[in-house]
Amino acid sequence: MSQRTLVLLKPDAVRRGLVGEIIGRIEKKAGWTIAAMELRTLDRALLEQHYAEHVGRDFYEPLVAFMASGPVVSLVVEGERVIEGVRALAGPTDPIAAPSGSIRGDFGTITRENLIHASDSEESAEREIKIFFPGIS
Ligand code: FUP
Repeated sequence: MSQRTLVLLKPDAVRRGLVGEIIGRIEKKAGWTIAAMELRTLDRALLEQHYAEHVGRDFYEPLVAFMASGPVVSLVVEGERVIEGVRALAGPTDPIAAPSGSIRGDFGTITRENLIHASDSEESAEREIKIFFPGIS
């Protein structure tokens, strides 16, 4: 079941020099490939689209401010069960609860700065890939 997912390496991952480490873990999974990749600082309009489901939550404004605080690496990753698979590599949202061996468990401490975003379903992946990479089909 080949799929595509949208992955973001958040500003904390870029600032801390963890891009190679995180992409390395993704690249090492058999058969997964990087279909698109870009480094850029995200603007508020794009983040409002991306995080539309969280509008009104208490963490929304600090989340958007954090996500706009520095460059992000955005990627489209393609391969067998990659949606479930990248989320398994990432671990749960709260890095303290995330198991050792997962990206968030190994490198994170606070929920907002949890290093990586990965689409949570085929519908989200399709929506998010259109937001970040409108040129690819
Ligand atoms: P996830 O699917 O694990 O990336 O997490 P969510 O979609 O639930 O949340 C998106 C982002 O909002 C998280 F990565 C971090 C942030 N967040 C908070 O800052 N506080 C919270 O209580 C929940 C999420």
